[in-house]
Amino acid sequence: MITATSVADLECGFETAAGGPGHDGGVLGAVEYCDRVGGPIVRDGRPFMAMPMGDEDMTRFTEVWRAGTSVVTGQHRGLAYACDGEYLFLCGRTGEDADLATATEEAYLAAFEVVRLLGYPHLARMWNMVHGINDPDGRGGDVYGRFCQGRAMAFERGGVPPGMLPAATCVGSHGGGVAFYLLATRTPRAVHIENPRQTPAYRYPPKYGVKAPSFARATYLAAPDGTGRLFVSGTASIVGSETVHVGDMARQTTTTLENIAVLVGRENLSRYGIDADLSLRDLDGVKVYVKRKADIPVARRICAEVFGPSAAVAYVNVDICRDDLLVEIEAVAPRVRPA
Ligand code: 3EB
Repeated sequence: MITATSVADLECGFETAAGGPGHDGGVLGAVEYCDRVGGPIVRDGRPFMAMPMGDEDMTRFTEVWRAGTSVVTGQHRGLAYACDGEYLFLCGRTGEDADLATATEEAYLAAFEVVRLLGYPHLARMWNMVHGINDPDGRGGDVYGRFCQGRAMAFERGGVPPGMLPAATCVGSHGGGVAFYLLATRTPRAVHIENPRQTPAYRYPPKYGVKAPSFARATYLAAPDGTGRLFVSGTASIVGSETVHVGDMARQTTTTLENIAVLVGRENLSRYGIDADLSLRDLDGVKVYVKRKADIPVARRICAEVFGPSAAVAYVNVDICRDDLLVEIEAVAPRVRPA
Protein backbone atom coordinates (compact mmCIF):
# COMPACT_ATOMS: atom_id res chain seq x y z
CA MET A 1 0.00 0.00 0.00
CA ILE A 2 1.31 3.41 -0.85
CA THR A 3 0.91 6.31 1.49
CA ALA A 4 0.47 9.95 0.64
CA THR A 5 3.79 10.68 2.30
CA SER A 6 5.79 8.26 0.19
CA VAL A 7 4.21 9.73 -2.91
CA ALA A 8 4.73 13.37 -1.92
CA ASP A 9 8.33 12.66 -1.09
CA LEU A 10 9.74 12.57 -4.61
CA GLU A 11 11.42 15.94 -5.14
CA CYS A 12 13.54 17.31 -7.94
CA GLY A 13 16.09 20.07 -7.49
CA PHE A 14 18.81 21.70 -9.57
CA GLU A 15 21.87 22.15 -7.32
CA THR A 16 24.76 24.34 -8.39
CA ALA A 17 27.17 23.70 -5.48
CA ALA A 18 30.48 22.21 -6.61
CA GLY A 19 30.76 18.52 -5.82
CA GLY A 20 27.03 17.92 -6.03
CA PRO A 21 24.77 16.87 -3.17
CA GLY A 22 26.30 15.94 0.15
CA HIS A 23 25.97 12.66 1.97
CA ASP A 24 22.42 13.25 3.14
CA GLY A 25 20.11 10.24 2.84
CA GLY A 26 17.17 9.83 0.56
CA VAL A 27 18.80 10.79 -2.72
CA LEU A 28 17.52 8.48 -5.46
CA GLY A 29 19.84 9.75 -8.15
CA ALA A 30 21.96 12.67 -9.33
CA VAL A 31 22.70 13.71 -12.90
CA GLU A 32 25.25 16.40 -13.60
CA TYR A 33 24.70 18.72 -16.58
CA CYS A 34 28.26 19.86 -17.17
CA ASP A 35 31.14 19.75 -19.65
CA ARG A 36 32.40 16.20 -19.10
CA VAL A 37 31.40 12.53 -19.30
CA GLY A 38 31.09 10.57 -16.05
CA GLY A 39 29.48 7.35 -14.87
CA PRO A 40 27.03 5.81 -14.54
CA ILE A 41 28.34 4.77 -11.15
CA VAL A 42 27.07 4.40 -7.61
CA ARG A 43 28.95 7.11 -5.66
CA ASP A 44 28.27 8.38 -2.12
CA GLY A 45 25.46 5.82 -1.91
CA ARG A 46 23.57 7.01 -4.97
CA PRO A 47 23.54 6.53 -8.74
CA PHE A 48 25.42 9.30 -10.49
CA MET A 49 26.06 10.24 -14.12
CA ALA A 50 27.69 13.31 -15.70
CA MET A 51 26.83 14.47 -19.21
CA PRO A 52 28.58 17.05 -21.39
CA MET A 53 25.70 19.44 -22.06
CA GLY A 54 27.59 22.63 -22.86
CA ASP A 55 31.01 24.21 -23.04
CA GLU A 56 33.32 25.14 -20.16
CA ASP A 57 31.53 28.49 -19.70
CA MET A 58 28.15 26.89 -19.03
CA THR A 59 26.34 27.11 -15.70
CA ARG A 60 26.82 23.56 -14.47
CA PHE A 61 24.13 22.05 -12.27
CA THR A 62 23.22 18.70 -10.78
CA GLU A 63 19.65 17.47 -11.09
CA VAL A 64 18.95 15.66 -7.83
CA TRP A 65 15.98 13.36 -7.29
CA ARG A 66 15.19 12.90 -3.60
CA ALA A 67 12.92 10.31 -2.05
CA GLY A 68 11.63 10.24 1.49
CA THR A 69 12.78 6.93 2.83
CA SER A 70 15.90 4.80 2.85
CA VAL A 71 17.30 3.98 -0.54
CA VAL A 72 18.73 0.71 -1.86
CA THR A 73 21.28 1.03 -4.69
CA GLY A 74 22.82 -1.38 -7.17
CA GLN A 75 24.41 -1.91 -10.55
CA HIS A 76 23.43 -4.29 -13.35
CA ARG A 77 24.91 -4.62 -16.84
CA GLY A 78 26.49 -1.16 -16.69
CA LEU A 79 23.36 0.52 -15.31
CA ALA A 80 23.23 2.19 -11.90
CA TYR A 81 19.97 2.36 -9.94
CA ALA A 82 18.34 3.18 -6.62
CA CYS A 83 14.90 2.51 -5.22
CA ASP A 84 12.98 3.46 -2.07
CA GLY A 85 9.96 1.12 -2.00
CA GLU A 86 7.87 3.21 -4.42
CA TYR A 87 10.24 5.02 -6.79
CA LEU A 88 13.15 3.72 -8.84
CA PHE A 89 15.80 5.87 -10.55
CA LEU A 90 18.12 4.30 -13.13
CA CYS A 91 20.85 5.70 -15.36
CA GLY A 92 22.89 4.19 -18.18
CA ARG A 93 25.14 4.93 -21.12
CA THR A 94 25.66 3.13 -24.39
CA GLY A 95 26.39 3.48 -28.10
CA GLU A 96 29.93 4.81 -28.00
CA ASP A 97 31.28 2.21 -30.44
CA ALA A 98 28.53 -0.24 -31.42
CA ASP A 99 25.71 0.37 -33.92
CA LEU A 100 23.42 2.86 -32.23
CA ALA A 101 20.12 1.08 -32.89
CA THR A 102 21.39 -2.22 -31.51
CA ALA A 103 23.17 -0.56 -28.59
CA THR A 104 20.06 1.44 -27.66
CA GLU A 105 17.80 -1.61 -27.91
CA GLU A 106 20.11 -3.68 -25.71
CA ALA A 107 20.55 -0.94 -23.10
CA TYR A 108 16.81 -0.27 -22.93
CA LEU A 109 16.08 -4.01 -22.61
CA ALA A 110 18.62 -4.21 -19.78
CA ALA A 111 16.86 -1.29 -18.08
CA PHE A 112 13.46 -2.99 -18.50
CA GLU A 113 14.98 -6.13 -16.96
CA VAL A 114 16.11 -4.15 -13.90
CA VAL A 115 12.79 -2.41 -13.33
CA ARG A 116 10.90 -5.71 -13.64
CA LEU A 117 13.27 -7.80 -11.52
CA LEU A 118 13.19 -5.19 -8.76
CA GLY A 119 9.41 -4.79 -9.00
CA TYR A 120 9.17 -1.22 -10.35
CA PRO A 121 7.76 -2.00 -13.81
CA HIS A 122 5.75 1.22 -14.35
CA LEU A 123 7.78 3.73 -16.36
CA ALA A 124 6.98 7.35 -15.53
CA ARG A 125 9.67 9.50 -17.18
CA MET A 126 12.74 8.97 -19.40
CA TRP A 127 15.54 11.29 -20.55
CA ASN A 128 17.91 10.62 -23.48
CA MET A 129 21.01 12.62 -24.39
CA VAL A 130 22.39 11.54 -27.76
CA HIS A 131 25.80 12.70 -28.98
CA GLY A 132 25.76 13.74 -32.66
CA ILE A 133 21.96 13.50 -32.73
CA ASN A 134 21.66 15.36 -36.09
CA ASP A 135 24.59 13.60 -37.79
CA PRO A 136 23.93 11.41 -40.83
CA ASP A 137 23.86 7.71 -39.99
CA GLY A 138 25.47 6.68 -43.29
CA ARG A 139 22.25 5.01 -44.45
CA GLY A 140 20.29 8.05 -45.58
CA GLY A 141 18.89 8.86 -42.13
CA ASP A 142 20.28 10.48 -39.00
CA VAL A 143 21.58 9.34 -35.62
CA TYR A 144 18.25 10.25 -33.96
CA GLY A 145 16.53 7.87 -36.39
CA ARG A 146 18.86 5.03 -35.35
CA PHE A 147 18.19 5.84 -31.70
CA CYS A 148 14.40 5.83 -32.32
CA GLN A 149 14.68 2.50 -34.11
CA GLY A 150 16.51 0.82 -31.24
CA ARG A 151 14.19 2.35 -28.65
CA ALA A 152 11.05 1.26 -30.55
CA MET A 153 12.42 -2.29 -30.91
CA ALA A 154 13.05 -2.44 -27.15
CA PHE A 155 9.52 -1.26 -26.31
CA GLU A 156 8.07 -3.79 -28.78
CA ARG A 157 10.16 -6.66 -27.46
CA GLY A 158 9.47 -5.52 -23.90
CA GLY A 159 5.73 -5.69 -24.57
CA VAL A 160 5.06 -1.98 -23.96
CA PRO A 161 2.18 -0.83 -26.21
CA PRO A 162 1.99 2.81 -27.47
CA GLY A 163 -0.52 3.86 -24.78
CA MET A 164 1.92 2.80 -22.05
CA LEU A 165 4.88 4.85 -23.31
CA PRO A 166 6.13 7.35 -20.72
CA ALA A 167 6.95 11.04 -21.00
CA ALA A 168 10.45 11.61 -22.39
CA THR A 169 13.09 14.03 -23.51
CA CYS A 170 15.56 13.38 -26.32
CA VAL A 171 18.18 16.02 -27.08
CA GLY A 172 21.81 16.16 -28.19
CA SER A 173 24.93 16.20 -26.04
CA HIS A 174 28.58 17.08 -26.52
CA GLY A 175 29.91 13.53 -26.07
CA GLY A 176 29.54 10.16 -24.42
CA GLY A 177 27.31 8.21 -26.82
CA VAL A 178 23.73 7.81 -25.58
CA ALA A 179 23.22 8.71 -21.91
CA PHE A 180 19.79 7.96 -20.48
CA TYR A 181 18.00 7.98 -17.15
CA LEU A 182 14.51 7.15 -15.96
CA LEU A 183 12.01 7.15 -13.12
CA ALA A 184 9.63 4.22 -12.54
CA THR A 185 7.15 3.28 -9.83
CA ARG A 186 6.22 0.10 -7.97
CA THR A 187 2.48 0.79 -8.07
CA PRO A 188 0.59 1.47 -11.32
CA ARG A 189 -0.15 5.20 -11.04
CA ALA A 190 0.99 6.58 -14.39
CA VAL A 191 -1.49 8.20 -16.78
CA HIS A 192 0.13 9.00 -20.13
CA ILE A 193 -1.13 12.16 -21.78
CA GLU A 194 -1.19 13.43 -25.38
CA ASN A 195 -1.50 16.99 -26.74
CA PRO A 196 -4.46 17.88 -28.99
CA ARG A 197 -2.21 20.30 -30.94
CA GLN A 198 0.30 17.56 -31.75
CA THR A 199 0.16 14.19 -33.48
CA PRO A 200 1.13 11.48 -30.97
CA ALA A 201 4.87 11.02 -31.58
CA TYR A 202 4.42 7.25 -31.99
CA ARG A 203 2.14 8.05 -34.96
CA TYR A 204 4.44 10.47 -36.76
CA PRO A 205 4.56 9.70 -40.51
CA PRO A 206 7.54 7.64 -41.77
CA LYS A 207 9.28 10.69 -43.28
CA TYR A 208 10.53 11.40 -39.73
CA GLY A 209 12.20 8.01 -39.44
CA VAL A 210 11.80 4.28 -40.00
CA LYS A 211 10.41 3.88 -36.49
CA ALA A 212 8.42 6.69 -34.88
CA PRO A 213 9.62 8.18 -31.56
CA SER A 214 8.36 6.26 -28.51
CA PHE A 215 7.05 8.71 -25.92
CA ALA A 216 3.96 10.40 -24.50
CA ARG A 217 3.62 14.21 -24.27
CA ALA A 218 3.28 14.03 -20.46
CA THR A 219 2.87 11.51 -17.67
CA TYR A 220 0.72 12.13 -14.58
CA LEU A 221 1.38 10.27 -11.35
CA ALA A 222 -1.70 10.29 -9.15
CA ALA A 223 -1.38 10.16 -5.38
CA PRO A 224 -4.01 8.49 -3.16
CA ASP A 225 -4.80 11.82 -1.47
CA GLY A 226 -6.03 13.31 -4.74
CA THR A 227 -2.91 15.33 -5.50
CA GLY A 228 -0.36 14.33 -8.11
CA ARG A 229 2.69 15.17 -10.16
CA LEU A 230 2.85 15.90 -13.86
CA PHE A 231 5.98 15.28 -15.92
CA VAL A 232 5.92 17.39 -19.09
CA SER A 233 8.00 15.83 -21.88
CA GLY A 234 10.47 17.75 -23.95
CA THR A 235 8.19 19.95 -26.07
CA ALA A 236 9.10 21.77 -29.26
CA SER A 237 7.67 24.03 -31.96
CA ILE A 238 5.74 21.22 -33.62
CA VAL A 239 2.08 21.51 -34.66
CA GLY A 240 0.57 18.26 -35.88
CA SER A 241 3.79 16.54 -36.86
CA GLU A 242 5.44 19.51 -38.64
CA THR A 243 8.08 21.89 -37.33
CA VAL A 244 6.72 25.46 -37.45
CA HIS A 245 8.65 28.78 -37.51
CA VAL A 246 11.80 27.30 -39.03
CA GLY A 247 14.75 29.62 -38.32
CA ASP A 248 12.83 31.89 -35.87
CA MET A 249 13.93 31.32 -32.26
CA ALA A 250 11.44 33.70 -30.64
CA ARG A 251 8.44 32.23 -32.47
CA GLN A 252 9.58 28.65 -31.86
CA THR A 253 9.88 29.42 -28.14
CA THR A 254 6.42 31.01 -27.99
CA THR A 255 4.83 28.10 -29.90
CA THR A 256 6.55 25.61 -27.60
CA LEU A 257 5.15 27.42 -24.55
CA GLU A 258 1.67 27.49 -26.13
CA ASN A 259 1.92 23.74 -26.73
CA ILE A 260 2.80 23.20 -23.07
CA ALA A 261 -0.01 25.51 -21.87
CA VAL A 262 -2.60 23.51 -23.85
CA LEU A 263 -1.10 20.20 -22.67
CA VAL A 264 -1.38 21.09 -18.95
CA GLY A 265 -4.62 23.09 -19.17
CA ARG A 266 -7.90 22.00 -17.62
CA GLU A 267 -9.56 20.94 -20.87
CA ASN A 268 -6.80 18.53 -21.86
CA LEU A 269 -6.25 17.03 -18.39
CA SER A 270 -10.01 16.46 -17.97
CA ARG A 271 -9.88 14.07 -20.97
CA TYR A 272 -7.76 11.82 -18.75
CA GLY A 273 -9.97 12.13 -15.68
CA ILE A 274 -7.57 14.57 -14.02
CA ASP A 275 -9.37 17.41 -12.29
CA ALA A 276 -6.69 20.11 -12.29
CA ASP A 277 -6.21 23.45 -14.00
CA LEU A 278 -2.53 24.13 -14.54
CA SER A 279 -0.73 26.94 -16.28
CA LEU A 280 2.92 27.67 -17.05
CA ARG A 281 3.07 29.40 -13.62
CA ASP A 282 2.63 26.02 -11.89
CA LEU A 283 5.68 24.46 -13.50
CA ASP A 284 9.06 23.93 -11.86
CA GLY A 285 12.19 21.94 -12.72
CA VAL A 286 12.14 23.54 -16.16
CA LYS A 287 14.90 22.78 -18.66
CA VAL A 288 15.19 24.87 -21.79
CA TYR A 289 17.41 23.17 -24.39
CA VAL A 290 18.71 25.70 -26.92
CA LYS A 291 20.45 24.65 -30.15
CA ARG A 292 22.42 27.87 -30.78
CA LYS A 293 24.20 29.28 -27.74
CA ALA A 294 23.60 32.85 -28.95
CA ASP A 295 19.82 32.23 -28.69
CA ILE A 296 19.89 31.59 -24.92
CA PRO A 297 19.15 35.27 -24.09
CA VAL A 298 16.07 35.11 -26.35
CA ALA A 299 14.83 32.02 -24.50
CA ARG A 300 15.54 33.69 -21.14
CA ARG A 301 13.65 36.84 -22.02
CA ILE A 302 10.54 34.96 -23.14
CA CYS A 303 10.61 32.34 -20.37
CA ALA A 304 11.17 34.91 -17.57
CA GLU A 305 7.68 36.30 -18.23
CA VAL A 306 5.78 33.01 -18.19
CA PHE A 307 7.24 30.85 -15.43
CA GLY A 308 6.74 31.65 -11.74
CA PRO A 309 9.33 33.74 -9.89
CA SER A 310 10.48 30.80 -7.75
CA ALA A 311 10.57 28.20 -10.56
CA ALA A 312 13.94 26.56 -11.23
CA VAL A 313 14.70 27.14 -14.91
CA ALA A 314 17.96 25.85 -16.46
CA TYR A 315 19.26 26.70 -19.94
CA VAL A 316 21.29 24.06 -21.76
CA ASN A 317 23.08 24.47 -25.12
CA VAL A 318 22.64 21.23 -27.10
CA ASP A 319 21.29 20.09 -30.45
CA ILE A 320 17.60 19.20 -30.71
CA CYS A 321 16.47 15.95 -32.36
CA ARG A 322 15.27 17.60 -35.59
CA ASP A 323 17.83 19.85 -37.22
CA ASP A 324 15.19 22.57 -37.81
CA LEU A 325 14.17 22.77 -34.14
CA LEU A 326 15.93 25.55 -32.19
CA VAL A 327 14.45 24.90 -28.74
CA GLU A 328 12.88 22.16 -26.60
CA ILE A 329 11.37 22.73 -23.13
CA GLU A 330 10.51 20.21 -20.39
CA ALA A 331 9.08 20.73 -16.91
CA VAL A 332 7.47 19.18 -13.85
CA ALA A 333 4.26 20.26 -12.11
CA PRO A 334 5.28 19.16 -8.62
CA ARG A 335 2.13 19.34 -6.52
CA VAL A 336 -0.97 19.17 -8.63
CA ARG A 337 -4.15 19.81 -6.60
CA PRO A 338 -7.71 19.23 -7.77
CA ALA A 339 -9.25 22.31 -9.41
C1 3EB B 1 8.96 16.18 -30.81
O1 3EB B 1 7.96 16.56 -30.22
C2 3EB B 1 10.20 16.94 -30.47
O2 3EB B 1 12.30 11.22 -29.03
O3 3EB B 1 12.09 11.05 -26.87
C3 3EB B 1 10.63 15.70 -27.66
C4 3EB B 1 10.58 14.85 -26.56
C5 3EB B 1 11.17 15.24 -28.86
C6 3EB B 1 11.05 13.54 -26.65
C7 3EB B 1 12.01 11.68 -27.92
C8 3EB B 1 11.62 13.93 -28.93
C9 3EB B 1 11.56 13.09 -27.84
O4 3EB B 1 8.97 15.28 -31.65
C10 3EB B 1 11.31 16.12 -30.05
